[in-house]
Amino acid sequence: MENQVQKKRILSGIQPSGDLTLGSYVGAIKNWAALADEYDCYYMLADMHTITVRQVPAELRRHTLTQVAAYIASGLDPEKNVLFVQSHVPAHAQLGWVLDCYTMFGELSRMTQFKDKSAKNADNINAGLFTYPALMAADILLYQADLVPVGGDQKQHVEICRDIATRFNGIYGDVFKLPEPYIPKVGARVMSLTSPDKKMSKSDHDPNGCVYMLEKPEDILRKFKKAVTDSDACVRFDPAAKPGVSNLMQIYSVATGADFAAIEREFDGRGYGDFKQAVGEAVVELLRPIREETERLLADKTYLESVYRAGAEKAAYVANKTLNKVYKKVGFLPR
Ligand code: ATP
Ligand code: LTN
Repeated sequence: MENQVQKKRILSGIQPSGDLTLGSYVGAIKNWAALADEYDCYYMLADMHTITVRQVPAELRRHTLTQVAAYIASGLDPEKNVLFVQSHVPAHAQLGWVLDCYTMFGELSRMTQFKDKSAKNADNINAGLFTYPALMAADILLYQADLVPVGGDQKQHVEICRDIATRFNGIYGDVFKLPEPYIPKVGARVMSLTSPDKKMSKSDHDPNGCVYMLEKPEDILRKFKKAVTDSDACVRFDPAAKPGVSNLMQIYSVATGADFAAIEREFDGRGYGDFKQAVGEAVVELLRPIREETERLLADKTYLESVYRAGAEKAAYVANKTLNKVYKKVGFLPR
């Protein structure tokens, strides 16, 4: 349509580094589907980021394909959202290199994720792990994204992306749009069920701390039954004093739509046993349709291929426009 106002653009991504967790769903994917009508949305499978930690090649392929299916099953209609694999769009690597040259050693050294992951992978602190934020900045800036919907742990990476873009624009003029992080009010940081002081994470070594999006209902219920709480026997939201219970309340709130006051009333005078059972059941129902649809989609590889191929083509078209502009600005001789 002529005169149509250009929609704002969204880009986000998740590493296919393992089975998706309830944390990645609640903190990120769940919020993506609702944005499709209002925004022009690009969702990536960040496989190039994934190899900053050593992967088994066949597993990486399996996780990537499963994640494409899980994106669609979570409500991302491929007709309305561009779903693509990062390594299928070479502009990410190309802009990533350029931005490496505009990102400072000092600012990369301050990144929390780098410090966490280098502690976890002390035998493989590679250069890619260190420069990861410059590649993530390229992911975002290539699409001139206005908003980046992520969980709270990624806020620092969106901030460094803005710093890199500001530095680049300061030298060459307005090349990049400055993106804003878009972080949910409830569920921005789902904690481990066994160590509620730690973020629930795919690469967690304690499988009981982590609920997976595609996990069987009986396993989900068992994990919630075992979730760490406290000795106070009162369902009340207080993240500092009652981290385990508050984490369960956040999860329950996201799964049922009830606010904290309603949850406190619902479980007033009842024990943690009832509460944990209810949270487990709510999560089972939240995830059930996604698991069933993911399984159905995984049986149709041809369809999944057609989705990510079309996605790569659309993504590359937008990304190359930005890359060409950048190459010109920095002084590369046109081919
Ligand atoms: P890894 O363990 O490989 O680093 P991860 O599980 O920590 O992965 P991802 O699944 O790569 O994280 O994160 C994908 C998206 O989900 C990001 O936007 C991230 O902020 C969000 N996210 C991940 N874990 C959580 C969590 N526990 N709570 C809320 N949001 C989360
Ligand atoms: N760093 C993110 C994954 C990621 C991403 C992005 C998120 C890679 N590129 C661009 C938003 C935008 C993570 O580790 N969860």
